Amino acid sequence: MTPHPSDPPGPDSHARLQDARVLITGASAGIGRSCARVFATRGAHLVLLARRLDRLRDLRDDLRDRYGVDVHVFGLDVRDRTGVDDLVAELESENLLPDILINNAGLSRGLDPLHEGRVQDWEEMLDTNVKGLLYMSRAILPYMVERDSGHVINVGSIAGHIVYPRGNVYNASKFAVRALTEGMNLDLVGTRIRVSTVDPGLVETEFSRIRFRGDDERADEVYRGYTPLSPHDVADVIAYVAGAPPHVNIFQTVVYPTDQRSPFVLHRSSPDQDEAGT
Ligand code: 8X3
Repeated sequence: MTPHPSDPPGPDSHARLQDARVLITGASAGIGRSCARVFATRGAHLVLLARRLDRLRDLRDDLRDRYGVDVHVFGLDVRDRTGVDDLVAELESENLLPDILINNAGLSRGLDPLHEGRVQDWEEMLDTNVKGLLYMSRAILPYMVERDSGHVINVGSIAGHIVYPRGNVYNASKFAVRALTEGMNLDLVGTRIRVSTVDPGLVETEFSRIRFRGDDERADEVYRGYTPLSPHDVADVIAYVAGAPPHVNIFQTVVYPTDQRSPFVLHRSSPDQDEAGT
């Protein structure tokens, strides 16, 4: 019998990331920023994208100094299709195409009933969470197919599994991320390219501040009375998914804080509030 690739066990998930090149969108804050740090600790080289280039430069300097990895940063809004295509052409000419693409850029705007929703909020969410992910994947995947290797990891959400009141368009965008993860996997059968989605519940980031347009009091309330996930917790799971042996495709991972078991079941120290984020 041909020996199985995992028998005897090969390198662990950390070692497999050594010298991999990882591209992360939305890398200036939150889960994207934590991914940059976690992957750097495992010896991966980074291409970091975000709109806020000044923040990325500080992060680059810090990661290079601390971990001695190669870090390139670019200011990019993933909604800009031409900008995405130009950047990927530049990455190709500089030999910086990634082994792992982390489609992390995403946001939520508003928490309103659909009939009161703002069209510009919907466009911002769909353009970033869905179309931005598509533009990046469409630009990078052909190179992965040509090399017959690579991994696309999409940052989804539990909002892509269960619809909650007033989540409407945000939920739809994250359902789309899950559908696209599945679709890409089907289209890439027969290649060695893997596609995964990591779908967190409540994570303490700028997410709620952005959703509530800087209403800090309302945003703080979302994370009160229990321990939410940290962006590092999610980045750690993403790194585990990325570091799985090449014959293992971790298709979908749902990660909740222990105090949350669904968008509707959240254990807070004050028992009269049990709805997440509402
Ligand atoms: C973030 C989690 O529950 O606020 O996507 O939608 S939730």
